[in-house]
Amino acid sequence: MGWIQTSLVWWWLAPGEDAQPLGRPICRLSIAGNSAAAGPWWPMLSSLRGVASGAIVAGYDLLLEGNPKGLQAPQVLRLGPLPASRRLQAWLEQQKGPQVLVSEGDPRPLDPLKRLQGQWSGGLARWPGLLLASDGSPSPEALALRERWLHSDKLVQGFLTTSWLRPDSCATSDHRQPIEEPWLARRLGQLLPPHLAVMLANSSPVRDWESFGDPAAPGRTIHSFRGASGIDGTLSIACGLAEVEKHLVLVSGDLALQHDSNGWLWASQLHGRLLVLLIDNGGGGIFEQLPIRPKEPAALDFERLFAMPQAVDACALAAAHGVPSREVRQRGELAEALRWGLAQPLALLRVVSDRTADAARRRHLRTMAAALISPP
Ligand SMILES: Cc1ncc(C[n+]2csc(CCOP(=O)(O)OP(=O)(O)O)c2C)c(N)n1
Ligand SMILES: [Mg+2]
Repeated sequence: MGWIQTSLVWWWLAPGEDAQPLGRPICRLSIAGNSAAAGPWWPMLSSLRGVASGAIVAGYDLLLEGNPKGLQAPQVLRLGPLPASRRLQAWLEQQKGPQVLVSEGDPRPLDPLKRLQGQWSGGLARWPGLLLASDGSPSPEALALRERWLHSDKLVQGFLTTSWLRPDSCATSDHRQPIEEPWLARRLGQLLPPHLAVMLANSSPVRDWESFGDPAAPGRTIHSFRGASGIDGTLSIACGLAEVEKHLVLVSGDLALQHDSNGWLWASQLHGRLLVLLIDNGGGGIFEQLPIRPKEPAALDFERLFAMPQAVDACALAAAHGVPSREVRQRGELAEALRWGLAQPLALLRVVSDRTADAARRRHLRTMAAALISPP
């Protein structure tokens, strides 16, 4: 996603064969400095990793935590469907200027926010706007806006790398620390071999990857999905993707995996290799991240109604399908366990974490990030 701002060149999206709605101009955006020489001068909010571009803002979900002033965009160009970030969605809803969405051949309406002036499904390369040449240059306001976003992201990524997550630390104390889900999201991206495809299940795995994934981690294909309701069909979809990708890592929560543990029945027909990395945090950790846990325990049985921890032994369940498994409880065990798991045709790594502590850690990181970019 990027946005573009100046008043040097104006045009509107002419209705073409793929333009929606047909028959009338759908929006006007102002663009300049779009030539190769000018380079990508507008900030791009993106969950892509491993992209060598100084213009990508990877930490948008953390940056938008406190809804900081100074990051408002006069215009927004959206590329493809929305990411998972609720903060990004709330921010997009607040932006006052025009928003246009360009998709790569996907004609479905891709804006649940209903905030678009128009959608073009003919792809970015064919988007009429980008085909027009412009010899204008970006306005000082546009450059300042880009600088504010990039500077804020640099602060936040620097904090994650050096002050807390310390991915390369070999210190014994760090090695023995329990696994926390934000740490896992960042570390996994770094440890998994480049180009190895990953599928991220609902709900926390896909959100943590988006929020805490290392922008400098190697590039790879990431799959995610909504299913019919969210967590259904997770393992079966991963098996299908493993068949296509040849080798895949599924990162799944415990409830999502159990919901579709029958998926391992595909094992007898599967040619692709599938490593399941199960984050076993004892139930639905996503609900710990919503403001619904009552202060008074008697008011609502949060554990029974929302978290729903299950007593099923995931390793025994895997073994029943002929899938070998290992457990990971400390940070220092992860790299070796991954080496083992990736060498198997099918395997389960049960990574144990504490959903309540992990929710507190996420809150802490978000608070720190907000304080960094909008000091009190
Ligand atoms: C089929 C279906 N049933 C229920 C839900 C509601 N739901 C959303 S997330 C979630 C919990 C998922 O738990 P887990 O897989 O352990 O992941 P975590 O929240 O711990 O990351 C539930 C029950 C859903 N999205 N889809
Ligand atoms: Mg869970």
